[in-house]
Amino acid sequence: MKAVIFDLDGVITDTAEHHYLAWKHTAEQIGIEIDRSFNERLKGIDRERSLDTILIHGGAAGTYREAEKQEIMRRKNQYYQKLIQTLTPHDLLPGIAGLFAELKKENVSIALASSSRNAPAILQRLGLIDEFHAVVDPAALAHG
Ligand code: GL1
Repeated sequence: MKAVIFDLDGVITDTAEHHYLAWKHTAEQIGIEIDRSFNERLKGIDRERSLDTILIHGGAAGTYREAEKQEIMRRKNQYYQKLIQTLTPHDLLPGIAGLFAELKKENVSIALASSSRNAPAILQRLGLIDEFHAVVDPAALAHG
């Protein structure tokens, strides 16, 4: 094996939960309720598509102009960033530290392919950034 490509949220650390709490909080502010079962549909989905999925769910598709949607996403991200401020290298999901050590020992390259624009900051917080040979920037992809 030459390389392993990881997802981040809910794979390396449980930031899927923080994203859920931030989307739930933000959706409530615009009068839309989401629960954990609906949240399954948001996993792995980038910021814009997540908001569109929530607006459709709340019967609010087409209600907001682009600038308003940008503001809603800004608020979600601000809330999310507050939630992840407490992340430390202790917050790796079980088995990840051991797996990374094993891959390193076997000289297998490690890469990240996450839809999250916060991914590099999270890898920093987890103390893992130097373990990665490549981190895909979702903003640079036409068809993420
Ligand atoms: C985006 C979404 C999150 C989540 C991640 C992918 O992250 O907002 O809810 O689906 O993509 O795991 P971000 O806002 O950090 O770019």
